[in-house]
Amino acid sequence: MRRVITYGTFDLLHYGHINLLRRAKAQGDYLVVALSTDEFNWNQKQKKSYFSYEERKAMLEAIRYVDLVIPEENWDQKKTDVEKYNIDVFVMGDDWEGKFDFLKDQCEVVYLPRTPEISTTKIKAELHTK
Ligand code: C2G
Repeated sequence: MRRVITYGTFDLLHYGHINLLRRAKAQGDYLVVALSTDEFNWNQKQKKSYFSYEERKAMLEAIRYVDLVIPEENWDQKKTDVEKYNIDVFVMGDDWEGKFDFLKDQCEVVYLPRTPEISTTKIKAELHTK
């Protein structure tokens, strides 16, 4: 069983996120998603998600590619997560290219191309103008 992990806020869930989750799952057989908590988003990412952690978690758990959702509470939990969940492959969008190469001594590290034309920022901006 090849176990995959990925991290994110996944707020205003959109098809770019789904594209990432589908390709992340295709890297193995079991996908863990570490979902940024509301506190982590606000304190460390300076972003306030529209949907709460529980709402975002429920949406992710409804996606066929996702097997387990765990909280992402800080930037530094990745090494322990990889150990704790016996992860074989760490996956992130390529906007993070190179940022997590320190995990390469524990697991494979794969950066996947982002879906270019969609972002939460773009959605919010376009909704604001309607
Ligand atoms: N993504 C994508 N295409 C988009 C938008 C997002 O492939 N159009 C990917 C991102 O590259 C990321 C994942 O979807 O791999 C989740 O995106 P965000 O929720 O924006 O994640 P981020 O805020 O970058 O948090 O510790 C890592 C952080 O938690 C990552």
